[in-house]
Amino acid sequence: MSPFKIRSANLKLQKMKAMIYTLGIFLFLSCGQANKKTNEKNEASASTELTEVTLHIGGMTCAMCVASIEKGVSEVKGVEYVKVALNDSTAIVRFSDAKTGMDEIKKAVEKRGYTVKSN
Ligand SMILES: [Cu+2]
Repeated sequence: MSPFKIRSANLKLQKMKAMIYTLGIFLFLSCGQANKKTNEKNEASASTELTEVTLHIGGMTCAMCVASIEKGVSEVKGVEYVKVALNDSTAIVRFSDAKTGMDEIKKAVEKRGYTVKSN
């Protein structure tokens, strides 16, 4: 191997290193942009108008009641979150005002044999 060839091989290696380095920076930058975009998306969905209410439920006696109410309420179109607590007989419901209302949620609970008092 001539000294010239060795030098050109080194040059190639350096070029490759530079390319990998640039590619790395590029990936890092595009990755950062992607993260930024997802963050914006999350903020947008978090800012959609949701109403949270605490309902007082009557007639719950066991975990099956909790499951039944949670299922019934979660099936109401526009309900984003429901958490029923047996020990204090409450249901926390978050829903989109544009898609549903208290009447719909109350109906869903009453349909399953329980009573509702909202505050
Ligand atoms: Cu029960």
